Amino acid sequence: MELLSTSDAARIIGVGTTSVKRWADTGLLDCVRTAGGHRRFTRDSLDRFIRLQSHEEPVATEVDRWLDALSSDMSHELALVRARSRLGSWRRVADELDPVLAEVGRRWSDGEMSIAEEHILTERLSRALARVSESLPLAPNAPSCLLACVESEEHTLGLSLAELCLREIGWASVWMGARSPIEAIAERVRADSRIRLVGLSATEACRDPALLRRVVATVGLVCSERDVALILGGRGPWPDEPRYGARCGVMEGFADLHKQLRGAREERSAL
Ligand code: B12
Repeated sequence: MELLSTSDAARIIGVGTTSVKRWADTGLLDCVRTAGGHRRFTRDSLDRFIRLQSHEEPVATEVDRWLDALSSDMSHELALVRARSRLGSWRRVADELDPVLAEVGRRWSDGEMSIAEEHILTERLSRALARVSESLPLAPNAPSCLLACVESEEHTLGLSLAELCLREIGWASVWMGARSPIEAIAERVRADSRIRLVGLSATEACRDPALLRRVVATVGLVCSERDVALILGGRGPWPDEPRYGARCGVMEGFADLHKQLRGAREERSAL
């Protein structure tokens, strides 16, 4: 009996190899393993799977589709732009990407994805997000937001998603990025009067609530003195009731902030 490889199976079903591996590993698609641990498929099992899919709900979720797109050489900018036209706003695209990143993290921690694969996939996304952000038009007098990850934090993707959402409502950005020291953030806010908003990010990998309290105290003070809005983003252990600044745990919360920020921006441009 002929045994087909993962890429043969992907070609026959008409999806990417990532989906085939996922379905095989979750038992949706029968497979056997070679001595070296590689997945192999029979033509019968593929035909059965295709027949079942044509009667049942499709199993290729958006998460599968994104993982396939980011694992392939297609234009990742194009994938983002298509998602934007399908979903109607960058905020919704950001929400859709959240479970994709969680799945990448799960595969990496369960050993299903190598460190190289994880880095390549997330860097592709990160670069495509930056290119799309920069291609969005801005008014010459657009207000600026300063975007920074807290000290020790290297997860910049939340910030990249925030950049795109802010750009969509007319904010230019000053990108400070990963591992930004508290004092450097505060200093920049003091020095640059165009900055009207500071967006900070800390993911669940940040295990230091005391650091985040210090960030809120120092940066919050400078922002409150200058009437600069402060958003504390990401699932990091931010203080529950920060003295200054609004929490944005997931992008959904961005909807309300969106309205407030748009209001604040319109008020300022009317002055
Ligand atoms: C990509 C990734 C990396 C990349 C980051 C590349 C990059 N340029 O960002 C690299 C390889 C560098 C990395 C490193 C590490 N990682 Co990592 N990583 C991830 C992964 C897969 C995605 C991260 C991510 O972007 N998440 C999505 C963010 C965007 O989610 P979020 O913080 O909740 O933010 C959401 C919103 O709040 C909002 N948001 C975020 N910030 C902001 C800011 C503003 C202004 C606004 C409005 C909104 C907003 O956007 C998000 C979307 O809704 C996650 C998996 C996961 N579940 O997240 C693991 C994960 C976060 N990493 C993890 C770990 C352990 C690490 C390392 C410690 C690994 C190691 N041993 O070296 C290091 C730590 C590095 C460091 N010092 O920060 C763990 C953390 C587990 C834990 N609870 O501690 C995770 C959860 C993986 C896992 N399942 O185990 N990682």
